[in-house]
Parts: sequence; C-alpha cells; structure tokens
Amino acid sequence: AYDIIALGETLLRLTPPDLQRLDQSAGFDVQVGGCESNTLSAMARLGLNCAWLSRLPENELGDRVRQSLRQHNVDVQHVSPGGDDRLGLYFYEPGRAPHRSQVIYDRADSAMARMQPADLPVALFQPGRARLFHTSGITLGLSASACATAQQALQLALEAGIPCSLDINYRQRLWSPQRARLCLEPLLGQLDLLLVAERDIQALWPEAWDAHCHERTLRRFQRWAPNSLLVMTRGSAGAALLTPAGELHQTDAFSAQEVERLGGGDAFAAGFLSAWLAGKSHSEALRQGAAVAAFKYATPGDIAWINRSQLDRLLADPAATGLC
Ligand code: KDG
Repeated sequence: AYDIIALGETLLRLTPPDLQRLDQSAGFDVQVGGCESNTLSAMARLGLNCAWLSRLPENELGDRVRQSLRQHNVDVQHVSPGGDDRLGLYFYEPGRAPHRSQVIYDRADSAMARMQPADLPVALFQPGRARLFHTSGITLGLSASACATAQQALQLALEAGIPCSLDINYRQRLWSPQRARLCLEPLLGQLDLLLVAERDIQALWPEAWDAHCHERTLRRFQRWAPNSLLVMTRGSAGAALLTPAGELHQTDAFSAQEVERLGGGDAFAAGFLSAWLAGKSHSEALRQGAAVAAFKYATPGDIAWINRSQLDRLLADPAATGLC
C-alpha cells in the first residue's frame, strides 16, 4: 500500500539567478514546484511510499516534471496523460529588502486545470491501497474541473475508508476568499486532518481570527472542522494543534538560516504527516513538521531537500527549538 496518495498541480518554476529582478535577468534557473508534490517529495526522501496524482502534458516539459519527482522517489506512474495541454508555469522573484519577493502565475488552462474526475486512478481508492489521501485548496481553486476531480477523490477516499487530509494553502491569485469558503466549507467536516496557516484563517475566516491570541483563533475556527485534527502553522512562531476533543498541543519553530520561505507549509505538512502515519504523538508530529519546515527555509527551491539522518539529528537537539 502507498503511505500517501496526493492530488495536485506541479508547475515549472522560473527564477532569475543571483537575486536579479525579473525585468533584469537574461536567463532563469528552472525548477519544479507544486504544493502536494513538494510535500510528497520530502516524505519520499524520508522513506515513505508516495504516489502523486495529477495530469501532465505528453511532451518534454511533462517529462521534466516526472523526472524531477522521480529523483526524490515519488511514484508518478498514476499521472494521467494530458495530450497537448500545457504545463503551468510560475515566475518566482526573490526579494531582499527593500525589494519584495513575488510570484507571477502563468498557469491558466494547464493540463492539471483540465483534469476530470474520470481521469482519477480509481483502483488506488480501494481499502488497503493507500493509508492517506492528501490535497490542497490550491487544487480545489484551479478550475471547475480540477475542483470536481478533487471533490470526487475525497469522496472515493471516504468510501474506501482512507483517511483524508487537506492543506488549505489559500492563494489569492487563484480565487477570492468568498469563492474559497463556498467551496471549502462543505468539505471540512469530512477531513481527518486539516492543515491551515494562521494567516489563511485571517484571510478567509476573519470572524475566527484573534490578533492577540492564536489559541482563541484555533478554538473558534474549530467550528468549521469539528471532526478533524486541526493543525495551524504560524511561520516563525511555530505551530499548534487542536484535537476534536479540544486538547491543545504546540511547538516552537526551529531556528533556520533563511534562504527562501516558499514551500515551508508543504514541508511542514511532510514532516507532520510522516510522523502521524508513523503513529507518533501529536507533539512529536508538530515538532517534526517544524523541523522539516526549517530545512526547507534553509534550502533554495520549493522542496525540503532532506534525508532521515539529517532530520533525526535536528530532532535530537533539544536546543534547536525556540530560537526563531
Ligand atoms: O506552497 C508552495 C507552492 O505554492 C508552490 O510550490 C507553487 O503550487 C504552487 C502554487 O500553486 O502556488
């Protein structure tokens, strides 16, 4: 069985080298990035059995994404063929103050945005084939057909008794808070695990957000996902978890020399979900999420480029947390 199957889009990422500006550089560094595949890549690097579900063009750009995920040991054999459809791109411009970093998407009508429920590998959504299904708000926000596909995948997983997890990962360039809420809210009650950044609660559910007390934010937000383990990431302030019974757990962030924050939430999810699948305690899972996120912050690109021994070494260092 797969430890995790995850549905989402992976984009080609183009970044000007050496902190140049987008309208300055003559060339780009090329990498791949996508919320779910970032999470899977880190989990596969930690030794978990991970399959990525998506739709890719049948050309060299699609091959490039496949190869780079295979490099981390992610299984890409269930990806659906996307014919001549396009691969989505994004431009990432790093910024050092007073410049700001920014992301520009060029992903409309991509192969993944055109994925249909019928493209899902239904044979994987059977009891015993996977231990966890994972997707994100990005996938649900891509297009009407990607949304229908993700909803169908969640339904199939539920019917097969496969636990489901969702990372809200709100992207204002994809959809408005109103549209995101309309789509997400009916799903939240069905999830075993819900990951959400504190700033996304602020953006989408301002009535739950308390500027002075993150515990109150989390407890108020629980009314939208009463059955889930609720994990709220807080960037350099760490993360908190609330169980359906109302038990609170927290972790500090690990200290990291920051190179790039992009992908930090996906890395956190990788560490947390790996620990959850291994049956670790809630506190240990939070701490492992924070540790993988710290490795990501210290690495260029969207993926936490780690291995198990590096992670174990950091987790064994009691002085490593609380220094953010
Ligand atoms: O979380 C990081 C992702 O946002 C990045 O890898 C690109 O998937 C991406 C997106 O849609 O923004």
